[in-house]
Amino acid sequence: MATIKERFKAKADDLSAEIKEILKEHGTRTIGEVQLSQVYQGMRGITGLVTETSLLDAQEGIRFRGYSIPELQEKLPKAPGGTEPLPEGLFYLMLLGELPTAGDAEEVTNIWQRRSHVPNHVFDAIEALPKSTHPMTQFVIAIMALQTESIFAKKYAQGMNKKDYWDAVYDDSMTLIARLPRVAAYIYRRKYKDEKHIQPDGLLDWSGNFAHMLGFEDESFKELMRLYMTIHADHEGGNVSAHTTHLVGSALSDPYLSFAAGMNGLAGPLHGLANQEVIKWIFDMRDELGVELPSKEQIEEYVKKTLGEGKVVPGYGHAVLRKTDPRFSAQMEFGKTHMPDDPLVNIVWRVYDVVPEVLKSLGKVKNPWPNVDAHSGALLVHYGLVEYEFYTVLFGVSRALGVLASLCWDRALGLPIERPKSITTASVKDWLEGKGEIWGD
Ligand code: HAX
Repeated sequence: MATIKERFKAKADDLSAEIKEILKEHGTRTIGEVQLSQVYQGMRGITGLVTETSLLDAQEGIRFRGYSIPELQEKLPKAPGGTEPLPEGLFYLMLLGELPTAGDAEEVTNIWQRRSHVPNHVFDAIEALPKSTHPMTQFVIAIMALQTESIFAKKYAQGMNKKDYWDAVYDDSMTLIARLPRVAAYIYRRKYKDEKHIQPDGLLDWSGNFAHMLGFEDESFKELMRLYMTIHADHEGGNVSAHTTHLVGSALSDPYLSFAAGMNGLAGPLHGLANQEVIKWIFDMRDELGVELPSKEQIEEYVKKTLGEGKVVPGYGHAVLRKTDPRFSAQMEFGKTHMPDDPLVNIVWRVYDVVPEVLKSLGKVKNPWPNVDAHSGALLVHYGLVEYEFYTVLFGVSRALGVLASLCWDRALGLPIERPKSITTASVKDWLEGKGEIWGD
């Protein structure tokens, strides 16, 4: 039976041939117009990228290779006795475009187990930083330290044929994903648990082992990690972490360099860092009000105060989505099943009752509904993972699955260096006055 790598190569060859045909026949068709406002406002709504692993619909939310989150919860293989999907299965689905069997998911688990050994110099690099360093900074530096292991970089230096890029990117991606939980857990235990590190358990699945190394043995926490690692993995190609990884990879920077770049983007408060900001915002609200479960009226006042201070309400809004994020809903379901009476989780639900109407009343927020980050922290706090500065690292470990599966596709399809055209306002003014075209080379 063919290995996962061989199966991926066969799929990639088929799709490459298909794309060649599509472009031969339809390459000159236009798929949209670009307005000047879009050029100035974050390229919102401009279709300009291909990402095979997932697709985001403004109303429906994310679909991974056509499957919604509830469908994945039903169809992907589970850990023994578990009900949440194994992210190994999601990775297989994103990479190969077909649902894995339990055996396929197990094969991914085994590959990642075999490759999970982290070289000592990576821990030394982390140790060189002050403990006060933000966990995301430690995480990015550790990924950069892992780069010494890049097969792509070594082979490129030796003079690799471009036909073989995909092969080295695949190997680097699998090794990097395999090592991330150990690195992340090391950062967590170093910073928050008196450097009492926990050795990996070679018999556990990727997320179960991650939970174990973080120091959480509760089976329902392991289930949360499986769900968490699945739902944060991918959100099509235009978000900052995915787009950055893809962009940097397009210069043939190896997967370590590309992923580290993506993680620097995830560390921004309008993107992945929003998950720490949400819980910090709730803690601050509770402290200021001096109550454990604020009323809806109190929450509304606090939201208005936040807006009045010129800040965003973290966890709300989205550049593409226009309804409640199904990743929020999946976590809400988890909360209802596992901790319906948890006070912090109940605050999250109360905030959900209040915030959308307040944001709507501003008249400028395009999406007043919660995103993935509005819920995740409260579930983690329930199990005792209260150190919220670490939350974006969890997001980052998961995000590796989507952006690295995509990077394999980028190189297998031979996508070129990315280089959109930029313009100056002076050239826009000339164009508006009819003094020549600014578009084009
Ligand atoms: N609170 C207050 N104001 C908000 C807001 C929020 N949650 N969401 C949007 N707005 C404001 C914008 O700041 C903007 O104001 P100005 O015109 O004064 O600059 C206006 O509403 C229009 O913005 P938009 O078009 O609705 O939103 P954008 O596409 O520009 O931005 C963001 C999308 C996600 C960045 C935005 O909604 C936001 O800042 N949300 C809070 C931070 C957050 O939760 N980020 C995580 C997003 C999901 C994610 O990537 N997770 O990792």
